[in-house]
Amino acid sequence: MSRTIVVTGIAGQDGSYLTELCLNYGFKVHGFVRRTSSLKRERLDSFSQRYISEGNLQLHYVDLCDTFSIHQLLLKIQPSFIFNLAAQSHVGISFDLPRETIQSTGLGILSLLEAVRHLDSEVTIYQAGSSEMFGGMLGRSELNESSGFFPKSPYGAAKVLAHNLGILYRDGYGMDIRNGILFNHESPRRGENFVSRKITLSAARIHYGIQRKVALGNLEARRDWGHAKDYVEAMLKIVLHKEADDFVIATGQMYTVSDFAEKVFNKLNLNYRDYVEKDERLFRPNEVDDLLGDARKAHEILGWSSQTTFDELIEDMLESDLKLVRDSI
Ligand code: G4F
Repeated sequence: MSRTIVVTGIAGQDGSYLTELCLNYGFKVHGFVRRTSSLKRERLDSFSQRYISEGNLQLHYVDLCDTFSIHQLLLKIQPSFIFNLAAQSHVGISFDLPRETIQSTGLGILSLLEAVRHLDSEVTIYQAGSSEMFGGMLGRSELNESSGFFPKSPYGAAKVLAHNLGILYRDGYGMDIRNGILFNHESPRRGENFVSRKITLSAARIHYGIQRKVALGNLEARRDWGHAKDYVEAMLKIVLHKEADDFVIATGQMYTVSDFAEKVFNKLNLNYRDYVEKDERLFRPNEVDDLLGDARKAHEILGWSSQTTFDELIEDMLESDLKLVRDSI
C-alpha cells in the first residue's frame, strides 16, 4: 500500500483540514483543484508551501467530468486512497443552481469510479455524504446508517445520487467504496455564507462597530453541529478501517440557529435579539427543520467520537473572527 492519497475539493474547509492531518501522518497528498482566476487558496496557504517544496503536496487542475484525464493522472499518482470532497456544498444555493449542483455534487464521483474501475491497482474511495440526504427527522429518532433518505433540496438529492453510485460500484464491481454521512461541521475555515460563520463573523464586526445588524432566515432550524477537525479524523479512520462500510458522523446534540446566535453574542456580552433580524427571503423553498445524528456505529467500530463541545466550537470560531476583524481595521 502506497502512502499516497488524492483529495478532490482540497481547497475547501474539509479538504484543507484533511490534508494537514494526512501530511502530519506522513502521507503524500495530491489535491485536485478547479481552475479559477485567482491562485490564492487561503485555507491551504498557511501550511502548504513547506510541503509543496518538500514534494509531499502537489496540486493538479482537474475537470471532474473528464474520466480519461483522471484515469491518466491516477496511473501516474498511484494513490491508495481517494477522498471525494469536491462539491457545490451550499444547500440554499443549490435551489438557484440545481443543474450545476447535480453535476458537481452528484456526478463528480462517477468519473472517479469509472477511472478507478479501469486501473489495475486497488484504490479505496471515500465519498463525502451528508445528513442533508435524510431530509430531516420526519418523526424519527436519531438518524443512523439504516435511516432512509428523503432529500429536500437539489443538494440533498445530488448527495443521495453520489452515495448510491458508490454502493452500486461496490456491489456491482467489488470496488472499495466507503461512504461517510457527516452531519454539520464547522470551524474558523467555514465559508462565510454558512449560518455558523455568518453569525460569528457578523458578531465580531458588530463588536468592533463596523456592522450593525445581521439578517438570518430560519432561526428555529435545529442542527447537530460538530468541529470539522474532529470530522476529518473520522474520514481517515473510515478509509483505514479493514473493510468497506458506511458511517454516520455526528455529535448527538442538536441546537437551534437562535441558540447558536445567542451563545455567540452572549460571549461578547451582547443580547442577540438586539442584532439579529429575521429575513423571510433567506428561507429555502423546502426547509429541513431538524437533523440529529447517532454515531454509535463509528464509536463502536472505529473508536471515533466528537471531541469538541458546542461551546468550544463557538469559542474557536468567534476568537478567530475577532482576530480577523481586529487585524483588518
Ligand atoms: O449553515 P447552513 O447553510 O447549513 P446546512 O444547510 O445545514 O448544510 C450544511 O450541512 C450539511 C450537513 O447536513 C452539509 F451537507 C452542507 O454541505 C452544509 O455544510 O444552514 C443551517 C441552517 C439551515 O436550516 C438554514 O435554513 O441554518 C438556517 N439558516 C438561517 N439563516 C441559514 C441562515 N443558513 C444560511 N446559510 N444563511 C442564513 O442566513
